[in-house]
This record gives sequence, structure tokens and C-alpha cells, in this order.
Amino acid sequence: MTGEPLAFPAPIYVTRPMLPSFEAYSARLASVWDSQFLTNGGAQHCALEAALNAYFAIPHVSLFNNGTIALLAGLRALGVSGEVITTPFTFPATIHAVAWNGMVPVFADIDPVTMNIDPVAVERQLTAKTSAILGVHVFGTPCDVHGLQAIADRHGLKVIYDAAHAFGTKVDGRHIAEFGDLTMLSFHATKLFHTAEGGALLVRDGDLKQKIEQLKNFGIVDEDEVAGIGLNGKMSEIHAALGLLTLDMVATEKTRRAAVARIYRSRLSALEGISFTPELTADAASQQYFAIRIDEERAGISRDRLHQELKRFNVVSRRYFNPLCSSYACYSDLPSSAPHLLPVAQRVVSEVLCLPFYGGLTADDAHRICDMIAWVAQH
Ligand code: T4K
Repeated sequence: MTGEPLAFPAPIYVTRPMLPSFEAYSARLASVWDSQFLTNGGAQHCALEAALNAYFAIPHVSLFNNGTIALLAGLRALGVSGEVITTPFTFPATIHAVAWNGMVPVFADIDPVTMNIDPVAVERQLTAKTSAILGVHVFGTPCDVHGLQAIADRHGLKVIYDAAHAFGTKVDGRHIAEFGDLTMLSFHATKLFHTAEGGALLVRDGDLKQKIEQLKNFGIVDEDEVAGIGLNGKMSEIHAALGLLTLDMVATEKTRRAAVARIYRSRLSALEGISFTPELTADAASQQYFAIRIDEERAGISRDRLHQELKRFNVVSRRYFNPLCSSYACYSDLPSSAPHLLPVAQRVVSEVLCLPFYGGLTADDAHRICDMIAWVAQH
């Protein structure tokens, strides 16, 4: 490469949402208008729930207004209490859902390759108060679902997964939601499949689904009875209508993202000190984020400097999930937040950078971003 690469004329963000044509969405909205049902389980909601049931081949899907509320309700529905062992390397919502439910998050260190909660570290944090393990399939890479389940079986614990990044992730050919007692998905606009704002809980147990449905509708059983302390977690018809259209776009979007990922992997693997999350097969990968890791010593540049320098080229990468949840003021006093107990997470959080990753990026865009990274690393 000779001169400094040219900046993009407009910002290139870490992601961009899939958008159906405005006409297609308007047509769907016309039927919502005709029905005069805007929320509370109307036709769009029922159709989306059925479509996702079929997509995941899982017995029960409960739609929510976002993933955070879904996780709050899911933890409550499972009746977990006391201590929940979880990862510090996640979005705040994961840990807040535990704390909002009046439970204590207990942080366990993560695996250096998958960056997900490490079963060996989970074992070390077990106490008589532990009632659940809450794993996050970070960046769509699956947790060690078998290792975590084995611990849960030995100690009578529930296993909950935050699969906000793992819409299409599979393990052993099975969808990720087939593992654990309950799986949460986020359908936020930044997610592969989205409803602008939205989320879901996926479960196999019919009684649990019923409890979840009550909790997400204020705890109401019927006109005469309120059974528990519920909340309002309902997805509106406006959001469900959007989801019915974006669901049809997922397969093409995944193929496009896979093409971008191939360019990133082949070009950036030539750079010293840059590594990637484990590569999954096209069928098993969620294609949610493209995270690289920068080993400052070998790369000759820190993650933070690369992040900053890329902005000069109008490339807005993200340092997900910096800082660690264990270092937030609201959790840093917990005994499990002590940095020396989380050495892998401490290292990983200083190394990860999520690059722009969405189907609208052209091959040329991806090559230009690689040129910029190479240039910044050399200067
Ligand atoms: N668990 C995990 C592991 C999660 O990652 C999340 C959410 C949750 C739980 C909670 O699920 P929800 O309650 O959100 O359903 C975003 C999202 O707001 C958040 O949903 C997501 N994780 C997190 C990883 O990313 P920010 O602060 O990075 O969002 P923002 O607004 O900076 O968006 C990133 C980029 O995306 C923008 O620079 C431009 C682009 N963008 C964004 C939006 C919203 C668009 O092009 N269009 C848009 O509409 O948190």
C-alpha cells in the first residue's frame, strides 16, 4: 500500500438494520389499521410467534417488547433466587436483569477462546446460595453448553442463556435454544433479525410458557385474578409486523454477512497480532458481530488506538463490552468482581474490537476497511 487510504464520505457504523421496502411494511400496517388492534396479542403478534416457532422448531416462543424485559421475566418465571453465576463480559442488560430481580450476580471468568463463561470458573463460584447459571453466547459464539449443563445437573441449578447475539447459532446441528431451561433473544434494531425493539423467550416446557405469558401481562390470569408481580412486556402489532418482513430477509442477510466475514478473515489474518472469534460453519453461525482481537505487543498498536484512528476514516468500530460489568460502580464491590479473579476477562476486554458488519457493506467497503486497519497498524 502506498498512501494513506481515503476516508469514507459518510460514517460506516458497526451495524445497520435490515429494512424491508417501505411499501411492503405499509401494506402490513394497512391490515393492522383495518383490525384496529395495535397490541395485546393481535394477528401480527400471533403470526410472528408461529413463524418463529417454526424457524426454531422449539415448542414455545413468547414475544417481548425487548430482550431485557424478556430476561427479567424469564428469571422470575423460573423462580431462581439467591446467587446467579454469570459472565462479566456482556452488555449491562444481562447483569441488570439479575440484580433487578433482587438476586446477586456472581461473576465467573471467561474462556480465552470463546470469550464465554468458563465452566471451570463457574465451579469455583458455587455456594449453597447458587440457584442458576446465566451464560451469554457472546458475539454468537456458543457457550460450552454441555459443560455448563453437567455442572447444573450435578448441583440442581437452572441454566439460562442470553442469546441476544445468537439468533441463528447452532451446536451439534441443534438450535442454541434447545440447550438450557430458557433462552432469551433480542430483536433490537442492531440484531440480525429484528423488530426495531423486541425480544423473546424460548422454552420447551408448556407450564413455564404459561407463567411467562402471565408475567409479561402484569401477572393477569383472567378478569378476576392477578397471580403474581408481573410487568408489561408485550410486543406491539407495529413491531411484530416489521418482524414478519425482516424474518424473510434473514437468509440473504446471513449470506451477505458471511461474504464480508470471509474478506475480513482472509485479509486481516495476514496482520501480526490480530485474531478472530472461532469460525463456525455457515449453517451454525449467527453472523451477528465480527469481533477481532488485537494483541498490542504483537500488533504494535493497542485496540484503543486502532478504534480511535479508524474514526479518522469514518469507520465507527465498537469496543463491546468495555468496561466489564464487574467494574461498574453498582457491581464493583461484589467479592466476585475482584479483578484478580477475572484475569481472562480483564485481558479480553482490552483486546476486542467489533468491526462494521452488515449485509449492506460491499466487498469493496470491506477491503477498504482492511486497508485502513493495515495502514493504521503500520503507522
Ligand atoms: N444481552 C446482550 C448480550 C445484549 O447485547 C443486549 C443488547 C441485551 C441483552 C439487551 O437486549 P435489548 O433489551 O436491547 O433487546 C446496542 C443495542 O441497543 C443493544 O440492543 C445491544 N445489546 C448492544 C450490543 O448494542 P449500542 O449502545 O451499541 O447501540 P447504538 O445505538 O450505539 O447502535 C450501534 C450502531 O448501530 C449505531 O452506531 C448505528 C447503528 N444503528 C443503530 C440503531 C439503533 C442503526 O443503524 N440503526 C438503528 O436503529 O447498544
